[in-house]
Amino acid sequence: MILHEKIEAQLPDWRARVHALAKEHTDAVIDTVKVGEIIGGMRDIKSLWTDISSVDPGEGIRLRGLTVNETLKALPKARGSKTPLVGGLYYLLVIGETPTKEQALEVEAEWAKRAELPDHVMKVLRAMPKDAHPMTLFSQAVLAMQNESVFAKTYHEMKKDAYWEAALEDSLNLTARLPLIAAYIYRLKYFGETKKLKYNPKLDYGANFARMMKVDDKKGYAELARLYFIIHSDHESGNASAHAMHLAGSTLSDAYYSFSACLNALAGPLHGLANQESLGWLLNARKQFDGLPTRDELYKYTWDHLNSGRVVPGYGHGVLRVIDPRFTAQLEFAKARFPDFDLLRLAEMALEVVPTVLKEQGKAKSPAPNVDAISGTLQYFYGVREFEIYTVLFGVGRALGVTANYIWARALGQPIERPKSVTTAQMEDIVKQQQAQPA
Ligand code: HAX
Repeated sequence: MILHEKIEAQLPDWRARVHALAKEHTDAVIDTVKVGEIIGGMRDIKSLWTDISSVDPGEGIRLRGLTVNETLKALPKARGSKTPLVGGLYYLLVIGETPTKEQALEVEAEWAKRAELPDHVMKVLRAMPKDAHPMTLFSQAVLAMQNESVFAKTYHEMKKDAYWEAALEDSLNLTARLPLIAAYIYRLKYFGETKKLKYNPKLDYGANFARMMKVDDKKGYAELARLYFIIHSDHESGNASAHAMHLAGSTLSDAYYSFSACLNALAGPLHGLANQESLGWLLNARKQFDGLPTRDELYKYTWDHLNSGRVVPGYGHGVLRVIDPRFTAQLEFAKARFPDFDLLRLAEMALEVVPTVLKEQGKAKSPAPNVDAISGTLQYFYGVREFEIYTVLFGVGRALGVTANYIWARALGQPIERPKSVTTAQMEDIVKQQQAQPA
């Protein structure tokens, strides 16, 4: 299988590089940790290691060295489509090279072979309370498949060097099933449909998802699904969902346990849930003003929202200090297809107004929009209006990045994570000692 062969070929060189760093340069100083960084949620501390992607505060994400635009341009496209094959993105993330169309299609074919939802998973979903959030259903469905983990089943027979092969198997099985799970949750929760969904091997990942979601414009929605899964895939390792996956995986929990942890972190309103929150915020503005507000009305609406002690969802970021290129990619997609859609015009107005207000308030380090400020608007346009499902779609995309990281973390023998904590008194003592030293 193509991904297996490619990783196997690359591994000796990677292992030699890691060995040299660990043994020959173990005392090299990369950074020093400050009290503010500890209290501020480990912000900016360079202590995670990944080669899958990196985020520059002034530029945004690079996936294996490619910006969002370069990625969208470089990857092979689905037939008759302007958006790339998701299989090509997975190849890029896992292997680190831009695939040919044939290679991208090989990954797509691998997924098609594995895309079958076990009956018990659907049973678990049907048994859940009617008011369970779709993210709860998603995480449950992933956990319900853990019994099939190749990693867990073969753990006692494997040497450490072979962990990555079981990790790859689990990652392919898991990612292959996610469009089925997401679409099943959507059709079950909002339409009461219980029938098993079937993956069509003649269609790509995005097109399959569009077909199973049963939206009206399947071609248009397939374009969006590909874009959506690709841009949500990875954002280096420190974001909460990726870090949760990495942390759980570092204990040698398998991909199912680890991805469920990832989803549970993604479900928070400061992270992935911001996409449903953001659309809710726009819809509420439209409702309050009985249509599109004026610029001044939106300005006041934003201030009222802030004054009520809440954050404006979709704006600000832990690392980025510019407009998120994933926001721009979605804005361009929407403007090219439905420029007159009223919610899009509202999202564009928010792009002018919200950063002004956040700057006036002076708290947020970045007043710019992030990926979540517009993704719901695009889903809404295609008729997916039950906005609690949006974070589930984010999770399908995020799986591509976090499993690529998970495979390589096992391949390079990344150890169990165990940062050291300090007490408040210890920090105070250190500060006192430093203050007592002559300048
Ligand atoms: N609205 C209001 N206040 C905001 C804000 C926003 N959009 N963004 C930041 N702030 C506030 C913070 O709450 C913080 O206030 P306090 O000092 O009172 O605690 C202050 O500005 C400084 O925060 P920061 O350093 O700029 O931002 P953080 O790194 O602490 O937090 C967040 C980053 C993304 C969590 C933050 O910007 C936020 O809450 N944004 C809105 C929610 C959101 O869009 N989340 C999704 C982010 C992208 C992502 O992960 N997608 O999945």
